[in-house]
Amino acid sequence: MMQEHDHGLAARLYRKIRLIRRMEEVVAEIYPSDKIKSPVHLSIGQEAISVAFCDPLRRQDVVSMTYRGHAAFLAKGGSPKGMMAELYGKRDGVAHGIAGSMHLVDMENGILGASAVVGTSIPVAVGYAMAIKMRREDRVVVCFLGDGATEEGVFPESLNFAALHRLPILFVCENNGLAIHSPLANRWAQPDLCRRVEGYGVPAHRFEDMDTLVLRTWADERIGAIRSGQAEGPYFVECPTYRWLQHVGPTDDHDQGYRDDAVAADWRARDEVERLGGALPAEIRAEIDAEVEKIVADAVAFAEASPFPAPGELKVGAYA
Ligand SMILES: Cc1ncc(C[n+]2csc(CCOP(=O)(O)OP(=O)(O)O)c2C)c(N)n1
Repeated sequence: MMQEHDHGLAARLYRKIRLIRRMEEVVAEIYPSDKIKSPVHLSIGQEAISVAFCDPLRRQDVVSMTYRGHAAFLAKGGSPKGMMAELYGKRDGVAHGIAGSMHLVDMENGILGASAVVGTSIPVAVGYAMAIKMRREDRVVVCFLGDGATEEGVFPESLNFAALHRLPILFVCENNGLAIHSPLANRWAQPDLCRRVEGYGVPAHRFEDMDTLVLRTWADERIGAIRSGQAEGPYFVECPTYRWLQHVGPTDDHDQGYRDDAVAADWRARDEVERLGGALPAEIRAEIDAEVEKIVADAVAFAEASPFPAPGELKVGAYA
């Protein structure tokens, strides 16, 4: 039985995870209509990591993410309306409708953005952490990356630089075991990622399970330590997770033959949306679900009503 004061935290985490899940489910429903103009890399099944690691952050803290970034965007406080309009290619999108799902950005809420090129948001996040350090601010950067991104040369370069300059950054690897259709066993000679990371002088920790509350407690302590300077320098954390749907697009892809169906079924049975929701009293859960449905419906209506950008606006924000 949960204590009364736990409902605050559990309800907050559930509201976030439920919002992300429902936004993406609705994106998947709308997608075949061709109203959504951008490819979508859905994070369904992986949302808990973004929720847990963004919860302890302040608005002025910064996250960078990957092209699979809807969860981090929403968890950090990005606008559901701005996100949906961006996917629709509409002018009121967070990038004026000219960038799409893979490039969500919102600096007012500390969302540094993402890139379609694997690994490229990592050095940008490190650069931001360098600026924070030089300005002696007490802000923190959380850099989300996939397991595939650790295979890019820029990953060890960034680790080395962050360790050398003792930067206030937490690298969070969302290890779903897949890079498009390639499983880890076909890609890593040394499966112990944390050991590789530690070789660069960055302390690292691996979780064995994806439990939102456990991750959130750990994140709160670690981010607090980085912020206060008590744990000066970068830290790396590896979180196991599972992508339920195809690499890009709205559907399941179990017919493609690259997945182990038993592993997939096990992850689905341990769905964090259900775990968090199930721990709340039914009436609180129902209230949150209703609120979330309204937010998602409002986001869709907003995107539908927003105009397309004019051709002359194509270069808005492209050059400074
Ligand atoms: C530099 C670069 N190489 C290859 C690709 C093609 N590509 C797109 S996504 C992807 C897999 C990346 O996997 P991971 O980092 O684990 O992220 P996930 O898709 O699992 O979230 C690859 C190889 C790319 N976009 N950029």
